[in-house]
Amino acid sequence: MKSIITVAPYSFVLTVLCLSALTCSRGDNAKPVIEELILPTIVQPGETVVFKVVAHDPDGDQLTYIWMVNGEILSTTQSTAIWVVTQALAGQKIDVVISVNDSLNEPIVTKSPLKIRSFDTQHPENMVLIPTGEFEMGTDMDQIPQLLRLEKQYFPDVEAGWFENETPRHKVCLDAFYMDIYEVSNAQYKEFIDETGYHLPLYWNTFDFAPDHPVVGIRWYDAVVYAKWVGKRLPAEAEWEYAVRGGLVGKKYPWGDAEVDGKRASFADKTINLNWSNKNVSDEYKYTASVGTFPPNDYGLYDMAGNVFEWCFGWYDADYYAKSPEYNPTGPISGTMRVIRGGSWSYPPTRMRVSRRTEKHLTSMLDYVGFRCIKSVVP
Ligand SMILES: [Ca+2]
Ligand SMILES: [Ca+2]
Repeated sequence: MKSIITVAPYSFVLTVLCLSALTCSRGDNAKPVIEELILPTIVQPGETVVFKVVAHDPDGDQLTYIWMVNGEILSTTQSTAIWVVTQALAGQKIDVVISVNDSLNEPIVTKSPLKIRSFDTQHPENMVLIPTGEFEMGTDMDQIPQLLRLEKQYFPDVEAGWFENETPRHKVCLDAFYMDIYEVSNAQYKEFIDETGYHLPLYWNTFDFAPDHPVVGIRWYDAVVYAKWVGKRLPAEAEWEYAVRGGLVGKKYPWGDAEVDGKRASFADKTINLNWSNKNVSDEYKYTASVGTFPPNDYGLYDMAGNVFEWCFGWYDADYYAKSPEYNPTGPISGTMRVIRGGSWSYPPTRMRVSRRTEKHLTSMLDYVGFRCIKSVVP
């Protein structure tokens, strides 16, 4: 008998591979019929893809399904399969193979090519893809005594209350997004000013901040306007914390649990005489360093710890973690303070902890607060 196969409009080429069509049938039992194979023809790294096959058996035999993508069998035996495109497959053409079996005949096998977009053509310049995923945000109450001990060396009057806004630790699930590899620089911000006539930041040309240093002295709103101008947005606090962790689990800093030395980040070290400077270590920078001076985290993001604090989009609420939604939390719906994250040249290393939260009034213009942008991944 003849199989009638309808291909979804956006499918590419469907190849029927049942080679011995006449010999594979046993007795009078009919073979399964594939009616439709539904899958995209082009996808991008990081994307979650759904494959579906519509098949029936003329004799009513129960059908089982085997999906194979790029030579690997997927775990499902259903007519629908979910598959995540890994970064490693960027730019490749692969095959999606579905085998439909009624247990009485040779399986009916079809194959369809799938093109993975290249990392280079789809990827925004100077951004990295932060993949869809989940993480544990914040700090456990039982970690607070240890945090108190660390903080005491810089601020002798520290209290447990300084860290309670990091609790409770809670699960957060986020959609993928692209994030700027570097903090926004003075040179980048100057392009924005030159093109739009936007007002200058505070400290512009009055501090020793070179073109490739991070811009500072900007209000939260200025960062929002800049982000819109470049077609991006500010990260939600949860997106920022997910990104700073770089895929590490339960670590104190973006590089792990090791206490800081002079080679990891720009913070208040012995080159600057503040009461809370770390007098034992030199990072060789009194104020900011050029963006990208220190090593990146495992996502390839530079200066998430130190150099300048970074504005996040959301309002600040010390109690937010107790009521934060699990999926894509965007912060409280109102407030007066905005979140800044990551520590700076003017604060001790303890401010660079990945879960540390700090708030500033949205009109503050500070010489230690800048920002970086993110961009949602458009399917
Ligand atoms: Ca420093
Ligand atoms: Ca920073």
